[in-house]
Amino acid sequence: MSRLLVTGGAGFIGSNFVHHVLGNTGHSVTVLDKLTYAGNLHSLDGLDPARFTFVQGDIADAELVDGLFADHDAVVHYAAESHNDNSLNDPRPFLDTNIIGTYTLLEAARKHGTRFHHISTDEVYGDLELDDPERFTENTPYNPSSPYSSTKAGSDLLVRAWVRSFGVQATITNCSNNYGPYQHVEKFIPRQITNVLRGERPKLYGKGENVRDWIHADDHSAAVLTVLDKGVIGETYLIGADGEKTNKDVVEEILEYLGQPRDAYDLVTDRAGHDLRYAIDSTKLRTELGWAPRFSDFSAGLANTIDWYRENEAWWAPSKAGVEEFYAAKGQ
Ligand code: NAD
Ligand code: TDX
Repeated sequence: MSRLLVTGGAGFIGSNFVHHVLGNTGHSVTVLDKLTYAGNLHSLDGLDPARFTFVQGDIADAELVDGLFADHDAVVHYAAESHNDNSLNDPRPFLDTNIIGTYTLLEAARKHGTRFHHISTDEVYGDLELDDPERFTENTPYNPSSPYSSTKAGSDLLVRAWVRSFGVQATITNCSNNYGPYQHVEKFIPRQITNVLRGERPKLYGKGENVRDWIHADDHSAAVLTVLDKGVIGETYLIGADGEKTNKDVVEEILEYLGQPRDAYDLVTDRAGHDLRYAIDSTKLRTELGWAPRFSDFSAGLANTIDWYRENEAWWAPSKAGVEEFYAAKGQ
């Protein structure tokens, strides 16, 4: 049994991981989260107070971080500014949190000798052509496109340097696009579901031809726990569930499930520098550590996610109007 510190645990994927750990292991968890616009304490409702503690604070606050590292056996680092569209609007918070925040945590890991797991994204590898037979592997060169993905790439490189130069006991995972309950309505799938639930039309960037490789957040959490338990220090593992879909296919499925015509969407202004396609080859994680995804049926996972948004309007409604105002100002 370990004491885990989870940064960004009030966000979409971090909160999923906290529920996963408390439900499937004997570990206790402390969440360190700044509660930015993306954090929501209701995503952590119902956890056992004997095994769960919440601390509000910034990962770039060295004094706070130092005290927390002293009291924990391992750290799983999810906290980030995570949305590409926001990074095109105002990159600064991405540098502060993703770069300086990660640096602050690494310095604490170095001082205390703490096991450190860094959560990252497949976007560090840039994008692929639609017909490229190759997928991303651990050996693909870094080639990030956006302010968001470049700061995530920078944070990965900091972790690698702290392993090599200072012997920090770290692992890294780079995962593909996550979906599931509790995802902020700024992101693609929740935005389109909640648009349809509100009687608005889904908004596809460009022609809707871009491809994302979808994985259920529960599968991501199980993979992270596997790497935390069995991963080799200094190694990187890619996480993916063979879930490639065009954005148009996803929107059509949402519309159909909610009883609307499959073509009842709008094509809107494309994202600047929009990555065309991501695709993950997760052979290393599967063969070396024995992980496999459980949600192999995307349509079933999407249907459950749509049901969750239908039943949990109180969770997402407070953010919806502000998000749509932001997009409307950009013609999206
Ligand atoms: P999210 O935006 O939903 O949550 C981020 C959380 O971090 C929020 O609770 C926020 O309050 C917190 N946070 C932000 N800045 C902070 C700071 N300075 N100090 C402390 N807390 C802070 O993000 P998410 O989608 O859950 O992503 C979590 C992690 O997973 C990120 O590192 C992201 O890069 C990575 N990732 C996401 C995806 C995806 O599809 N969403 C895929 C691969 C990797
Ligand atoms: O309204 C929209 N219409 C649209 O067509 C929005 C919000 C998005 N899109 C497109 C852009 C992308 O091709 O949908 C796709 C997915 O968009 P996002 O949900 O913004 O995700 P993406 O940019 O792919 O990044 C996500 O996956 C990797 C996460 O936000 C990142 O944190 C993660 O690293």
